[in-house]
Amino acid sequence: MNQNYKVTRHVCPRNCYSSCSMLGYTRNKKLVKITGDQKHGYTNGKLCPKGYNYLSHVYHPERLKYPMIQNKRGSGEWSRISWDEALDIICQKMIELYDRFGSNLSLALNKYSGNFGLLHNSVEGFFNSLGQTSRAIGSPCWSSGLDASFYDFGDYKNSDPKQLSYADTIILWGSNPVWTSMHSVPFIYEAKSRGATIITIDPVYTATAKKSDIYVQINPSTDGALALALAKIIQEKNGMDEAFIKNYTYGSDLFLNDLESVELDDLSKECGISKENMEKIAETMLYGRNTMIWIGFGFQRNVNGGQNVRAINALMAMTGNIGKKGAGVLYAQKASMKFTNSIIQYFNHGFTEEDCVRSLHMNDFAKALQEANDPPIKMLWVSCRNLLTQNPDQNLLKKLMQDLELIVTVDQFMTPTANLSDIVLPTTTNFEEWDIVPSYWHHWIGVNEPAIDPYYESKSDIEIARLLANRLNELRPGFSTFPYEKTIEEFIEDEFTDELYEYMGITNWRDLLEGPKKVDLPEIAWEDKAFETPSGKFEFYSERALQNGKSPMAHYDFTRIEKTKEQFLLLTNHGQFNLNSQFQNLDLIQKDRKEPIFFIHPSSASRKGITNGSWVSVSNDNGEIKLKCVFSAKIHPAVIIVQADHILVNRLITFTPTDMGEVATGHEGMAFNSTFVNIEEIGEIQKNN
Ligand SMILES: Nc1nc2c(c(=O)[nH]1)N[C@H]1C(S)=C(S)[C@@H](COP(=O)(O)OP(=O)(O)OC[C@H]3O[C@@H](n4cnc5c(=O)[nH]c(N)nc54)[C@H](O)[C@@H]3O)O[C@H]1N2
Ligand SMILES: Nc1nc2c(c(=O)[nH]1)N[C@H]1C(S)=C(S)[C@@H](COP(=O)(O)OP(=O)(O)OC[C@H]3O[C@@H](n4cnc5c(=O)[nH]c(N)nc54)[C@H](O)[C@@H]3O)O[C@H]1N2
Ligand code: SF4
Ligand SMILES: [Mo]
Repeated sequence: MNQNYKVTRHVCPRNCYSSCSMLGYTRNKKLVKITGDQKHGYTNGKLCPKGYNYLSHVYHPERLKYPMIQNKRGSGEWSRISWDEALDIICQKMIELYDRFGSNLSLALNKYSGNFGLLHNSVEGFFNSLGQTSRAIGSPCWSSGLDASFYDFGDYKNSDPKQLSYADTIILWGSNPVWTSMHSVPFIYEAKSRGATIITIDPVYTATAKKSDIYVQINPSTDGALALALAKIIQEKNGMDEAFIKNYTYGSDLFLNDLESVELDDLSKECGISKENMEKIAETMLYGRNTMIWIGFGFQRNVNGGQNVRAINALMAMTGNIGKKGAGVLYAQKASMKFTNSIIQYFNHGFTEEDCVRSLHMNDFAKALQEANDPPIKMLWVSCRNLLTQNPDQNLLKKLMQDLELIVTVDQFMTPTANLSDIVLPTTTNFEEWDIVPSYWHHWIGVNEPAIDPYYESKSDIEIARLLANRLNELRPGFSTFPYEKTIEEFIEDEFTDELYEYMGITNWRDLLEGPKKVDLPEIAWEDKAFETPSGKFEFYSERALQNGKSPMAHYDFTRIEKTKEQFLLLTNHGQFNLNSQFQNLDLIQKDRKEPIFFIHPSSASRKGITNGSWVSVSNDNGEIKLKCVFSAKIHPAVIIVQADHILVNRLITFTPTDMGEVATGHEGMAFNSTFVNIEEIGEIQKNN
C-alpha cells in the first residue's frame, strides 16, 4: 500500500504530555501525509488536531527560509543574508565580547520548550563548550509541583497512565486533559464504564468537567484547604489506611496533629465548598475505593501551588492511595529519561557543570537582565522560546532587549521575539531532522528521522551548534570544545547505555526505527514503597523542606490568598488548538480568531456594569489590554479568563514566584495564575498597541 511513499518515523517534540509517535509519508521529496503511529502503545496512532495539521505547519507560507538580518531592531526591515555572513557576525561578536570582558558571561541563552528532543540539548552543550556563560534557568511550567513531589516522595515518578482505567475514583484536580492531554482521556472513560466516579475540581467548568460525574467549582488557589478538609473528614470517619501510614510514612503524627488545629468550617468557607459536598467527595475515596488524583500544571502556577500539591499528596498517603493498582498521584515523571546527557557535557577553560553557568532567573528574566553586571548581558541567544509572548514582564523585557548589542533568535517563524532580534536563523521541524524524544508523562521513547530535506536553508539546532563551534575555532582556536566533527548518529549513540537499551528491550537506538519502545518501569509508581526521601518513607514531614525555608508539612496559609471584590483573578488557561504560542498561525485557529476576547461570569459583569459583547479595558499596574467581553456561566465569579495563547496577555503579568521550584528547576516557578486585574467597559473599539 505504501509503495508510492517513503514512510518515516517521527515524534511530536512539543511541550505536551503525549509526545506522540507519527508516521510521515513522503513522495517526490515532499511530505504529503502525516498519521499517528499505531506502534505507540500510549498514543495508539491517534493525534490531536495540531498533530493532524502538521503538514500546514511544515509548509506554512510564513515559515522562515533564510537567515535574515534586521536593519534596526524592531523596524521590520529585514534582509536575507547567507549562513556564512550570519555566522561571521555572530562569532565575531562573541569573540569581541570575550576580549572585552575576559569571559563569555556577557552572552546569555534563553531556551525553553519549543522542542523537547534530546538533540536540542546541543544548544546547552554548545554554551557549556564556551567556558562560562549566562543562562536563563528555571521553568515557567511545572516547578512548584515538582518540588512538592520531591519533598514527599523523593523523586518524580508517574504510574503508567493506563492505571487510570483501574481506579474507582478519579479526581482531575486543576487539570484539563480533554484539551491538554487527550490521549489519557480514554483511560478515564474506561474507568467510568467500569463504574468509577470522575470528579473535576476547577474554578472553571472545563471541557473535562463536562465529562465528569461531579464538578466542584473551587475558589482559585484554595485547593490546599479542600485537601486538608477531606483529610479531616476521612480521619473522622476512620477512613485512614493505618497500615500504610505506619509502615511507609514519616511524620504522620505531626501532620495529623496539625490537622486538628484547623476548623472544618474555616476550610469550607475558604475553598467555597459546603461541608455536605466535601463529605460527598470524601465518600468517594472511602471503603477501599482506589483513588487516582491527577494534579494539573495549571493548578500549581500560583503563589501557594507547591503547598497545595503537598496537601493532596498527604491526603493520598493517609488513605493509602499510593503504590497500588488504580491508585496514586499523577503529576509528571522523569524516571524514563535515563539518558547519559553526554550532549551537554563539553566543558572548556577548566569550568565544569557546577560552575560554567551564571544563572539568570528564567521567570524573572527582565530583572535578571537588568541586574546582571560584572559583566552586563550584551548578547542574547534565543532558542525554542517565544519570550515576548510567554514570559511575564513584557514591557520591561522589551525595553531591556533594546539595550542589548546583539540578539539572535533561532525559530521556524517570525515570532514577536524573532521580530525584536537582529538576526534570525531558520530552523528545521521534526520532519527534517534526527532526534530522540521521551515524554514527561508516559514511559515511551521514540526516534525522529528526517522525512524531507530541511526547508529552504533551515538548519537544526544541533547543526547550528556545530557550525558555530567550527567557525569560532577558525577565528579563535580553542574557543569552543563542542565536537563539530561528530556525526548526528554518534551524538545519538552517546545518549544510550547498555542499561537503557535493556530497559527498552533493544540493542541499538536504530531499533527505534521499527517503532517506539516503552522503558521497562513499574506500571505502578512507588509499588515497592522505596521512597527516595531521607527517611526512605513518604514524608508528611520533610526536613528537606524545612532546610529550604519552607513549612516542613503541607500547610495552608489562610492569609496568603488575596480576596478582593474590586479586582478579578486572571486565569490564563491553555488552549485546545494551540501549544503555548505555537500553531497559532494555522487556519484551524485563525478561522475562529476574529477578535481578542475574555470570559466572565454574567453576575460579575453586571456588578461592573459590563455588557456581553462590549469592549473592556483589562488592566493592572503592569499594563492594559483591550478585549471583548464574552459572558460565560462556566467561570467562577471571582475570575476572568484570557486564554494563555493571547499574545498580549503577559503584559498584565509580572514575575510572581510560586512557593517552591528551586530544587527541581533552579528557581521558583511562575505564579501566572496569581494575577489580579481591573476591568472597565470602554465605549468604542480601540486597538491594542
Ligand atoms: N492543547 C494544548 N495542550 C497542551 C498545552 C497547550 O497549550 N495546548 N500546553 C502544554 C503545557 S506547556 C502544559 S504546562 C500543560 C498544561 O495542562 P493543564 O494543567 O491541564 O492546563 P492549564 O490550562 O494550564 O490548567 C488546567 C486547569 O487548572 C485550572 N486552575 C487554575 N488555577 C487553579 C487552582 O487554583 N485550583 C484548581 N483546582 N484549578 C486551577 C484552570 O482553570 C484550568 O482549567 O498542557 C500541555 N498541553
Ligand atoms: N500567561 C501565561 N503565560 C504562560 C503560561 C500560562 O499558563 N499563562 N504557560 C507557561 C508555560 S506552562 C510554558 S511551558 C511556557 C512556554 O513557553 P515557550 O517555551 O517559550 O513556548 P512556545 O510558545 O511553545 O515557544 C517556543 C518557540 O520555539 C519555536 N521552536 C519550535 N521548534 C523549535 C526548534 O526545533 N528549534 C528552535 N530553536 N525553536 C523551535 C517555536 O516556533 C516557538 O516560537 O509558557 C508559559 N507562559
Ligand atoms: S501536540 Fe501533543 S497531542 Fe498533539 S501531536 Fe503533538 S504530542 Fe501529540
Ligand atoms: Mo508548560
